[in-house]
Amino acid sequence: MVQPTTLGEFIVENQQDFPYATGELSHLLTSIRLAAKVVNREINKAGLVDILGAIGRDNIQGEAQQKLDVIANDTFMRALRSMGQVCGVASEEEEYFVSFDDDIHSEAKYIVLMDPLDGSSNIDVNVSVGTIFSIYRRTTPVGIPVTLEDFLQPGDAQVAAGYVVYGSSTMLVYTTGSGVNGFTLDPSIGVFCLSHPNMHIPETGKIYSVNEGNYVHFPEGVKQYIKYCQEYDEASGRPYTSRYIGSLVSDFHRNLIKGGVYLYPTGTMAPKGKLRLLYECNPLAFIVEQAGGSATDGKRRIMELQPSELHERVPCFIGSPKMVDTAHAFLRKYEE
Ligand code: AHM
Ligand code: MG
Repeated sequence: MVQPTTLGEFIVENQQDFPYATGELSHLLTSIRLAAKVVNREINKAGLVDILGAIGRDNIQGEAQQKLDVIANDTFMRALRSMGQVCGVASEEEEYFVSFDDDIHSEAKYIVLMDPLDGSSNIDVNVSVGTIFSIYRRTTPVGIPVTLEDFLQPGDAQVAAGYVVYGSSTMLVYTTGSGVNGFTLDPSIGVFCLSHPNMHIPETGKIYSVNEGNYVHFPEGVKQYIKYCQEYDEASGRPYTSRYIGSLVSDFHRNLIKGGVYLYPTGTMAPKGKLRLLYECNPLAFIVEQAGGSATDGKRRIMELQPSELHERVPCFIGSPKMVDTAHAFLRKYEE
């Protein structure tokens, strides 16, 4: 029997690739790995026990909060707080960042931004959801409470990022800036095993992913690009296939493996787009670029954008590089 490489082994073996290889980031990734297993267990139980449905509280984005959102947020918060590497966390579920100020965090250098359970409106119908995380070194001196400034760093400063997709199997995919690797959870032994080493996104693909229900609200360039995707052209394999789960991690993961483009543009209903720069777009942008793809706001690389607030939204065009380029060409041509 071939002995698979486990995520734990992989993290330790590849520690030297990381520029500040002191083992702290490895510990941090270990706490994320453990929290992911706990959240996975809770999601799998979702249909069996009465933990579904909104708990009657809105999150700061004004959306009804699902119980599992709370569970996932608490689980990741607890796991990150329990180790001494993290001095602060910002989460989609919390209006303000949380500063960890106990003695064990006095030497902590890292901050984490996360969407603990993305796409949670899909849970009631048994559709895949995900966790997204982004890790930075703090910019303020170690030993004092973190400030907003530590969290408002451009994506290019990320030291690691990843996601967990709780799908037909559960996978954790991450990068520390030396390529992208994917691990599948073996539920029988509760271990993530290296299943997708050195992931590369195809240069181009045949899938476009966008909520076409918003079509009338989109800028003209996006409308024209969607028409282009639907047009018949045998040579370039069009029409493309439209695939949209409405669960960002799952849509992204499929396109990463098969080749494709995901768009969440601006629209009259979402003048800045819907997705959040710091804990949805930046981590996926880091992963897609490490896998050979592109991520932009329609003009600039996502990771170059200077954030100005924790829950900032940006338009997002992400996926196979040639498809993102073509979408850009349409945006430029029909610039309003
Ligand atoms: P959430 O963070 O509140 O779950 O919202 C983000 C989700 C993404 O997973 C998904 O890609 C997008 O919202 C879908 O939005 P829409 O329903 O507008 O297409
Ligand atoms: Mg989200």
